[in-house]
Amino acid sequence: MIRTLTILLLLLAAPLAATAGPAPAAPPLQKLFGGPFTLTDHDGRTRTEKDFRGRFVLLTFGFTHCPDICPTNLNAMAAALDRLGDAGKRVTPLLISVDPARDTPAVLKDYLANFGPRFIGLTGTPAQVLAAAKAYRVHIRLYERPGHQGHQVDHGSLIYLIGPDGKFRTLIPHNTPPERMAAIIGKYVTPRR
Ligand SMILES: [Cu+2]
Repeated sequence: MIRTLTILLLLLAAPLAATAGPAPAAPPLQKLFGGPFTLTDHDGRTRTEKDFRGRFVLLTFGFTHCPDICPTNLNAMAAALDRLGDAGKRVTPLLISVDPARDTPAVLKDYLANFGPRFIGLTGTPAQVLAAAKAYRVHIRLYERPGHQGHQVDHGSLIYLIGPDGKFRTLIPHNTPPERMAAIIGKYVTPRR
């Protein structure tokens, strides 16, 4: 009887062990988002997607003259990573510029200092930026706004979480509160054991 019970428990335990993985399963959207890029960081160094392997990346696209979407996203990203404490240190927040004509490395560096020391800004030639935007299905549209000097850039506002393997994990919509964003990121960065 005891032996039967042991075998039964082992049989029950096997599928549990298989499903209690370290992180949520690979999302169905994984094939849609991500790809190679070559850009220049805010210190003027060439960076590709491979440079971020081994770390989680919290990626968004934007530009330093953005009046609303980008400051909201970047503040929320910074606050969410702060809330995660040590786990947040495993995540590199990235901003890829959609306005390379104005966002030089130096301009990006100055701008990102407003959001704390964690951010890395990436810019490049228009073709390099377009390639990165295409990989993440981000639309970019330049337009003139009456009363504003220079062009504005309409751009996709999603935030992407990328795993240490370089693969897409999940999307976080614009206007997600920092506490909710921290909870989403935490599920991946600090999986239950
Ligand atoms: Cu923006």
